[in-house]
Amino acid sequence: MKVLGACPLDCPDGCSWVVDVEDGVAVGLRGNKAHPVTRGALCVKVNRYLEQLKSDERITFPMRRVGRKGEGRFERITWDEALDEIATRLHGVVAEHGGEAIWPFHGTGSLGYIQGLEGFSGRRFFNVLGASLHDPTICSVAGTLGVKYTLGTSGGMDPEDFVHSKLILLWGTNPLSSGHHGWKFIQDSGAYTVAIDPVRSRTAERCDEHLAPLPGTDAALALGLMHVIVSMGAQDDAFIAEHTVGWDEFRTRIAEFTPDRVAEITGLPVERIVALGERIARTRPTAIRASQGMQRHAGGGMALRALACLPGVTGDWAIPGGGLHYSTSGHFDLNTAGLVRFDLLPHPVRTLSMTRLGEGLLETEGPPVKALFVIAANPVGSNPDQRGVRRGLAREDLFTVVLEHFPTDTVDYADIVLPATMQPEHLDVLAAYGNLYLVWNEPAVPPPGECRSTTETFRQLARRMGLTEPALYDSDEELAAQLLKGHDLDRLRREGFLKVSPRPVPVDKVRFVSDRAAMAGHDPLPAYIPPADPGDGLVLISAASHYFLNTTFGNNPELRRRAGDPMVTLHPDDAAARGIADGDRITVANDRGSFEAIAEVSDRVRPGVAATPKGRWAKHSGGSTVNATVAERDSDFGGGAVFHDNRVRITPRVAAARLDAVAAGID
Ligand SMILES: Nc1nc2c(c(=O)[nH]1)N[C@H]1C(S)=C(S)[C@@H](COP(=O)(O)OP(=O)(O)OC[C@H]3O[C@@H](n4cnc5c(=O)[nH]c(N)nc54)[C@H](O)[C@@H]3O)O[C@H]1N2
Ligand SMILES: Nc1nc2c(c(=O)[nH]1)N[C@H]1C(S)=C(S)[C@@H](COP(=O)(O)OP(=O)(O)OC[C@H]3O[C@@H](n4cnc5c(=O)[nH]c(N)nc54)[C@H](O)[C@@H]3O)O[C@H]1N2
Ligand SMILES: [Mo]
Repeated sequence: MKVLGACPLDCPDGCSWVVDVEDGVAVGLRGNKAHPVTRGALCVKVNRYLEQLKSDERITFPMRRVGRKGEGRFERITWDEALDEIATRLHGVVAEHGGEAIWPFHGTGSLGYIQGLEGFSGRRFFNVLGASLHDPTICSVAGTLGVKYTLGTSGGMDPEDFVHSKLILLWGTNPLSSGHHGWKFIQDSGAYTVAIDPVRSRTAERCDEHLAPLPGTDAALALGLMHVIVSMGAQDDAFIAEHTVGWDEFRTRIAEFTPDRVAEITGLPVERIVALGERIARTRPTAIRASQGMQRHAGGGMALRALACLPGVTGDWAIPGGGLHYSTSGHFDLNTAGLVRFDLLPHPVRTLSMTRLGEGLLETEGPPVKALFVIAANPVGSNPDQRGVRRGLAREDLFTVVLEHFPTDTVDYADIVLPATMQPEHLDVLAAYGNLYLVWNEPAVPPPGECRSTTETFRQLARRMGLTEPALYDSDEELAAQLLKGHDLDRLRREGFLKVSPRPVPVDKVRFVSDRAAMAGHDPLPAYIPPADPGDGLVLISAASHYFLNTTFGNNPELRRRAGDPMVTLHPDDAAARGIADGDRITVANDRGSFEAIAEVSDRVRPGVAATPKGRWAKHSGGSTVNATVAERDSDFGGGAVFHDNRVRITPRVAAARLDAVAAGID
């Protein structure tokens, strides 16, 4: 039997897949050939999904902590015992501290609207209890707002339109690792491609040209390119007059960013900036593909805002194959309000920011967080300030419930662990964020052991707590029907995917001057906001690993083997200055924390920059990972995370050990 499903991972591609089932067992998993983006292929990670599904490491029954928090020692308990204990603890927390003392902490382990997605699944239950809201700030919010302020929607170009593009800028994006199905549209276009990335990524290797600016300087570069275009008189005056707001003010701002000044800010040769500006000026249509990586900086929101303005100056927004593709989420018309039902909240409640978990657990204002639910998230591995997160999770008076597949670094801190279903074991529906397809996931096989889906877990818990709100007991199919109101659910279910029609972009006009940005307290014009991490170390970028998906798959033996040891790449000049050779053991540190790695000396990174892939498990890596060095600091818009705005000191490990010895007086 073949069952149509959908990849749940946090990746722009939103693939449709086919599960081969024999006697109730999943024996094969393939990309759906009919899906225009998947085109029959999965990826290096998801090719191993069934290994994960059947892994001996899978958590298949509820557990209660018996060791200290963080130790990861548990005993098996029954679902009845687990539900009783959770219900009793939650009643107690609500009675003593109010519902806001509960934090439902959702991650991006599954992008399914029914079982996962950053706060949708289980939210009805938390609404009835009056729990705090969870703001999923960890991934894309700064850029999303930057685009929204400019275009009135976060939805950009349909990547299938790249086929018409003549020039494509791959700006702070690495699709060959972080969403390879999107690359095909770029390749098929035959366009001239330019990568803009401090690191010569797999994608940059394949482009016609590569510019490596200093991290966090993209807004300045974009303004500088517009300076070149305007100096040539190549702006599209007709488009500007009809479809934009605030040109006179913006033109003055652009004039401030001369190629010389931009060369100084970005560390790029002035000739390269001028040459790229001239190329854009004479090439219609020009498309920009930018993604989340480049906005993990102090000025990440402004960077995307500046990028969204560029096609407004050239008029590309009016031409098929021109414009900006950051995310397509804004194009989906889904009834999320009907799914999540914030109307069930007894009163307005506070919002807690995902990226501020350490602070939220240790020093939040208002009622202290007394109960934490971690759903499809692994904050010890994926959040900034690993040490702070660990200290928060170690609080003895905090009651932590983790719904998981695997014994992650976060599971080690749980009071109760609940076994969760994986994608072929539950129903779900997803909307891609890198194309315009809805995808349906039909359950294909029964869950192993006592695993339950997120929705079933919260239905059971609601019953155990005696909650009477009928909406808490809707079935998964009812939830899907409510979410998809107005869409052809039967067709989606039958065919596995459905393309939605794009909404107009920009909505109304391109806002060079944005009232919404001004109302939120920002410069109404696109501006350059420099990196904010103080110190004079190297800037450490920790972007997507080719082999892991955030920390998901971080425990897969074959993918760990292929990824090798945790590596940090640094430029030969920076390595020499520190007495570091290729293959040396190194310590990477700053005032927040440290981790150990192996040095890779290569000119893949520009001087001043180091790079390491994200996604390692701390328990496999000597107890800490790159996120021990990352600050819990907000980007400019929306409180986004600043993973790549991170300065570190890199030293040979032997020398570090010797320094400790000297300090201890034993050398
Ligand atoms: N294999 C794999 N795929 C993934 C993920 C994964 O972990 N592994 N993660 C998924 C998730 S959650 C997301 S959000 C997406 C993210 O997808 P991408 O946006 O592609 O993600 P990153 O790899 O973080 O960043 C892309 C590139 O931006 C560069 N970059 C960093 N800082 C700057 C800067 O200041 N300026 C410029 N111009 N470039 C910069 C990095 O060097 C990197 O090569 O990918 C998804 N896909
Ligand atoms: N240094 C650094 N850190 C980063 C980033 C970076 O660029 N650099 N990127 C950040 C980004 S973009 C993101 S999106 C975050 C992601 O951070 P998280 O949301 O914490 O994502 P993961 O680390 O993949 O952990 C997801 C967990 O969910 C579990 N899971 C998957 N599906 C289900 C399900 O259906 N039910 C349940 N109960 N559990 C499930 C998986 O087993 C996995 O352990 O990481 C961020 N961390
Ligand atoms: Mo993400």
